[in-house]
Amino acid sequence: MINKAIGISELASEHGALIDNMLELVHWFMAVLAIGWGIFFLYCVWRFRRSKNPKASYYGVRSHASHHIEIGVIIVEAILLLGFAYPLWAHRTAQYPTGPDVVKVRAVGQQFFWTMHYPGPDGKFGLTDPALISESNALGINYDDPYSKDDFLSGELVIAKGRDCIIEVTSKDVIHNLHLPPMRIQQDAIPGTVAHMWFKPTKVGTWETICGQLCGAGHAQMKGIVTVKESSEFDQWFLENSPKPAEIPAGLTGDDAAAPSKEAASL
Ligand SMILES: [Cu+2]
Repeated sequence: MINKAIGISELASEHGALIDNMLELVHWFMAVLAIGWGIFFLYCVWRFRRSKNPKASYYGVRSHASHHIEIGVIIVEAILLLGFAYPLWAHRTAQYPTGPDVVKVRAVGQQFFWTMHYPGPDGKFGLTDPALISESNALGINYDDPYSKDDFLSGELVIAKGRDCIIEVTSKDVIHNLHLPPMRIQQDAIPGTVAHMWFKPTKVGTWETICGQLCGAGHAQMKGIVTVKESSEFDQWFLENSPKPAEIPAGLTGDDAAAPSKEAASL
């Protein structure tokens, strides 16, 4: 109810309901705190008004109650963090979906747009190397790697309804953040590292993505599009966009393609 009142966006992922429940709870809790502290503030303004207290007290509070309350708060917060938050996070990050239906995407941020890298029908990303980045090879894909031959790029994030999606998030320049509000998920894109996010879309539709880190003068324009298609329509889109054998760069057939070079690190 309070989520709706403050304009939360439409929900379109499986785990998102849990996030919304937590947000609802936290918002109510914060509302109670805000009203409680507001009342306490007004009480203090009245209780310590000048006309009733012409002389300041230089001793202040002399009981230790507030110390004990502070220590209690620290203990409760430590239990919440170490006992609940960390184990829950460890559980979620230890359990990546697997199987042929999983949609895998690499999302590469740069000032001020995203490029989506799809692994093609083989389901494996080709190696990338920042040294190979050029005007014709925006992500520095190593086309000597056999796995890269069917890879393709998209300016839009396209995923499938009802199928787990794993996104490898990284950046070419500064720190960005791929934020998908209807999926209730976001992940920092940090140059030199690859971070994973996974979720299952539950609704067909098109929404905007947001860059969730202030990344430069064009940050506000760093909008993207996420489209969730029905599974069969996604498969069709995926095949239409995958390079046909004839479009694969000359000289790179299965036999004479070079083995992945050791220097070609993942971006
Ligand atoms: Cu950005």
